[in-house]
Amino acid sequence: MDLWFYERNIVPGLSLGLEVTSTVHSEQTEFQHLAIVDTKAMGRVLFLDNIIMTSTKFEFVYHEMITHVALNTHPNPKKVLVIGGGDGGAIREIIKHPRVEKAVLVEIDRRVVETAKEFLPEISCGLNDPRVEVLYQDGIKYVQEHQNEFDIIITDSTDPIGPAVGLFEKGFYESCRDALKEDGIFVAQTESPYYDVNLLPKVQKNTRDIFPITKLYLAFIPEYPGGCWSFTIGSKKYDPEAADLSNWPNYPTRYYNPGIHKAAFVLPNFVRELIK
Ligand code: AAT
Repeated sequence: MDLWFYERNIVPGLSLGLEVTSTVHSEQTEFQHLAIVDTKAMGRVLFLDNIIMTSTKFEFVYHEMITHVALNTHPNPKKVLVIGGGDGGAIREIIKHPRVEKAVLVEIDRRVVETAKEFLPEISCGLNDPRVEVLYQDGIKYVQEHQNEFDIIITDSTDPIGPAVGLFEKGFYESCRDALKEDGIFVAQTESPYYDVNLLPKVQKNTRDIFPITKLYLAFIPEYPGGCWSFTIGSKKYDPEAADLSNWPNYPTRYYNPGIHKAAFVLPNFVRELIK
């Protein structure tokens, strides 16, 4: 029997389909529907509310690009916060960096972390590292309660629906600015420049109002609709495009390297126009 999963209505009339070979896990958590399935084309895939979160085949692109750009822009990224990202992929990348002493993960849904540990070990493997602290609470509240503490804050969040709505709003960016040290860097996944054409300019404006240096960068991520994904970076002091990468620590990565770091900031004209 053919069994296909579709992330539907990315924009009206567009879906992303994957042929499923078996269902590994499925449950309704306190916050969302969570499913883990094996697929023919993307390996094991985690869905939340029927939206693709990550796949074992392509997660490396997203997790490397949401972390290493900021990590290699900041000269001394000792303390890093991840909001969301319960699969652990961003944490696995962060602790590759030799200067990181502590990484805090604040995930609202404990079941995402628990099921990732059980069924997605190659993604979640960093979560048991002694430098890592995992907390189960709303990231919005967490940043409000912390000041002048982090070198980098990364928002690895679901799309702006349900508990993630506030993670795309100005008040959250203001709290992040205050939770960062005086030379801190903020990074967020900000969806597709092809399809999320209302969100990108809004996020860009909010970030610009708060951080003196605001940039958008792109990566090629087949597991997300359109395959081209954006990240927004807000920095208090260091320009990610001007980062000196001649002595970057050169830990193993499959997508990120100094050339990609620089090239990711080169934007097609329609994207420049979108965030003008
Ligand atoms: N690493 C790629 C996976 C994700 S999952 C994003 C996580 O954000 C989810 O586990 C969700 O439970 C968590 N989350 C949502 N809102 C909050 C909040 N307010 N505080 C803390 N955690 C939260 C990202 C996938 C991107 C998909 C793009 N289409």
